[in-house]
Amino acid sequence: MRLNDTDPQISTAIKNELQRQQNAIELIPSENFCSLAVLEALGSVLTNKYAEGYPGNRYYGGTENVDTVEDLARARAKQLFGAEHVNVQPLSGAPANLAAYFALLNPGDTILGMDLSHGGHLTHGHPVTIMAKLFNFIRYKTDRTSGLIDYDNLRQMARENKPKLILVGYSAYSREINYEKIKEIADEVNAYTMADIAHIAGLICAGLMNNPVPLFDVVTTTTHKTLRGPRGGMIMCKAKWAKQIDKTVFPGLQGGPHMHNIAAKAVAFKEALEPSFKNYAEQIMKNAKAFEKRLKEHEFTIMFGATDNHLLLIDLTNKGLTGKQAQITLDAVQITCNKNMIPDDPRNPMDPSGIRLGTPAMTTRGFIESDFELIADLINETLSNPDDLESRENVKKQIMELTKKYPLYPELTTIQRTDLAGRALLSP
Ligand code: DSN
Repeated sequence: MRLNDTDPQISTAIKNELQRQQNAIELIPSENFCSLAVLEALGSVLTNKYAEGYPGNRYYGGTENVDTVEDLARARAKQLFGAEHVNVQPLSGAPANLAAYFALLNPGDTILGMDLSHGGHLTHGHPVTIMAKLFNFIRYKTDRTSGLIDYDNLRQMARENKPKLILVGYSAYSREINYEKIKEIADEVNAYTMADIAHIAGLICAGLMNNPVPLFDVVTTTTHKTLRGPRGGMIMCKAKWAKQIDKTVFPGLQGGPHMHNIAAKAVAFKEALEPSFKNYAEQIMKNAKAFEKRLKEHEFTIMFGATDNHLLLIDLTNKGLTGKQAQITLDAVQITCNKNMIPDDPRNPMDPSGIRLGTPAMTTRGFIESDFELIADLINETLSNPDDLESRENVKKQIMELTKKYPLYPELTTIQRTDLAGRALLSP
């Protein structure tokens, strides 16, 4: 029995989501479209297997195949980033970060991380998180004039507060990071170093952005953003932290590893080791620069001055729109983005002053610079005339042409037209 027969409601929701992804311009910088090979591993029988422990040292029998899978995932990740040790079991970015904190620190210790509104992340110490109840977070910011991380202020905060850990790596900051300088500051105050490279992992392993892995104590990432794998997390560290990291992930924080997910990570790492992945990563960055240039021509305010990676944080104040209004208006023409706080945003997180845009997903579909220039024009047209239905229809038409030009998962549409017995599932 196929899903369509046993559970038509879920089956229909999945088909509708496939169509939504196929028909929209996906600009959320943390999203991507993984390969069919990654999807195949995710949907495999490995989901049935329990395997607490690590390869060669498990609490369950019958683990010979999942050992092969996890060994391959670890070896490929080490090769990709030049890591001394890798743990591929974290279920996602938040548990990876929690495990890293507990491996290095004791509850109550001080962590110096970036303020969320300046591009940091919830798990880097925002007061609403459990992490903030367990550790003493203090937060550095970017410089309002240069838009860059204020390294002098960071050094001063480190000297004054003597953190045990200095944390870098961001979810809305669009500039390069000087890991050497952070390490220098950390050494001065005897702090450990941690980078959360979730957003830019794919750009780092392609050799296009600075790599903190050889320098820092611990580096965490997710595997589904620029790295284009399945949803999931991973921790890389110096060999001296290997035991501590592994013990903290399991049995410290998690139970059985999700082996189907680890297999999908291994598949994505193999893809990222191919020379073609470097071309992909280069195009992500070229597209972001072309997008930035055209958005600036339309007088959009780019926070942090520019982009050096895959994303742009835009302050919409001069456009007379809030982030929420812009997100809803763009949704109506099938352009998907997310509302986002800007540094020291006077508004609130559910209706902030900005939006965040990124290029990884549409670059996977084949978009080049001229396509992103057109998208910038269409965003400008839509947000300049939010109530003009004729303009909206005109934009939607152009979006439809673009999404047709760069098809997404055409094989899935074909597969889903018939079930295994050849019966029609979708009307052609
Ligand atoms: N939620 C992710 C993002 O959108 O950046 C980070 O975890």
